[in-house]
Amino acid sequence: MPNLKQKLREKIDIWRPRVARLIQEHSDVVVDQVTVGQILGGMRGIKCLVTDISYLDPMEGIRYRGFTLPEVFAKLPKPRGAESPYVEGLIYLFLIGEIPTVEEVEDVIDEFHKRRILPRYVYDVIDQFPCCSHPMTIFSAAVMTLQRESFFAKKYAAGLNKTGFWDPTYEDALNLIAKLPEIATYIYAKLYRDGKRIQSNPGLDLGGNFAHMMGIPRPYDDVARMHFILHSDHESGNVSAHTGHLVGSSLADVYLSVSSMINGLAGPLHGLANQEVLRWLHELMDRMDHKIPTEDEIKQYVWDTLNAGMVIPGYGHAVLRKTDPRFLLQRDFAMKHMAGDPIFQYVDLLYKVTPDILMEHGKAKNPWPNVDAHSGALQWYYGVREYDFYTVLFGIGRAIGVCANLIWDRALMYPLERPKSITIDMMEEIVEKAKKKSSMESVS
Ligand code: HAX
Repeated sequence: MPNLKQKLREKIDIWRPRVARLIQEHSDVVVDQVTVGQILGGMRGIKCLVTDISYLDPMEGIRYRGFTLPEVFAKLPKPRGAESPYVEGLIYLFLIGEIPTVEEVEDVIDEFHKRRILPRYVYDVIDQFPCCSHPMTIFSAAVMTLQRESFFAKKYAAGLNKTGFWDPTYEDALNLIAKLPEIATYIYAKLYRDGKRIQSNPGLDLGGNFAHMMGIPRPYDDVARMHFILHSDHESGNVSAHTGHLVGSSLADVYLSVSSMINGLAGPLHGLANQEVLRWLHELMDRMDHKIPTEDEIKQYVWDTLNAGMVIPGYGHAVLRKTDPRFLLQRDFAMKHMAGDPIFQYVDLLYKVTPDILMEHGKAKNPWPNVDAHSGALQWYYGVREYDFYTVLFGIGRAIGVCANLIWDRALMYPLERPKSITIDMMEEIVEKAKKKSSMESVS
């Protein structure tokens, strides 16, 4: 049976001529036009990035390699008795574009087992962080510390043909993904458990081993697998995926790219929203003296937040215009396992009242919950109560998507990303010219 890397090589040989043909024969075909509103509005909706690993439809949500999330969860192989599929199967799907067999997943699990050991110096760097450092800062630095291991950096320095860039990138990507659970659980142990680390269990898959190292029994292994799969990719334009791609486009290696991606994820409008949701929820719980609020009480809290000029964390999205299917999948899991828990009831009540309030408020284009509105509640329920840590969990998942994209970016030899900027003077001039042209057209 060809292993993951051999299969990937075969796929690359199929995809390269498709890209080459588009560049050589169709470079002049117009895909999109850019408006002043888009330039000044954070580039929303401009079609100027490419990835084949996922696609985000505003109404339907994300598809991975053409599969909706419910399809991904139904089709990918699962460990015996588990509810969530192997994360290793997702990695296969991202890289090869096909649903793997159980044997193919086992091959990827073996690959990761070989690559898990974290060098001692990474623990030392984590140990040296001053107290009160945010776990995302430590996570980013720990990944960057590993940069000295980069195969790509070494091969590039020795002189490497462009057609071969993907190969050491693949090695770096797999080495890093395999180590991320070790890094994250050590940061957790260090910050919140007096440094008492649980050794990795070589018999377990990535999600199962993560749960084991966190010291949390089943079904937390399923929560971990689900969390990593749901957070892995959301096409290319979001801050973390885009940062990973942008930095990688300069041929910075996987470690530098993923560390940058983590920094982008750490902003409260993006990945940090999951910790913000729990912080905000707990303020509400404190206000309610931990009893379940009435709909009116919860409405008042949402309005108070909006009237104070703050955003409702976990709600809204730059692309989605419906409830995020990643929210719904977590909600299904929660309804099965923790429906009676107060934290679920708070999340549920917020889901009932917030969209209508955001619509009445009239600013957010999307009043529906996103992935971050639910993830923290699951973590809290299973005992991960330090909500500053939640974005690290997001980062493990997102690294999988960013790494898969970096490998394919190199395989298809995508160039350095370098869009063009203009000045406000220039923009005003363009607007004046457009106005003159349209008034001349209306006269004639
Ligand atoms: N609460 C209050 N106001 C909101 C809002 C929310 N949840 N969502 C959007 N708005 C406001 C915006 O702040 C903006 O106000 P201004 O005109 O005063 O600037 C206005 O509505 C229009 O924004 P939009 O076009 O609907 O949304 P954007 O594409 O600009 O922003 C955000 C998308 C996700 C950043 C936004 O919805 C938000 O801030 N949400 C809360 C934070 C959050 O949950 N972030 C995580 C998003 C998912 C993700 O990336 N996860 O990692």
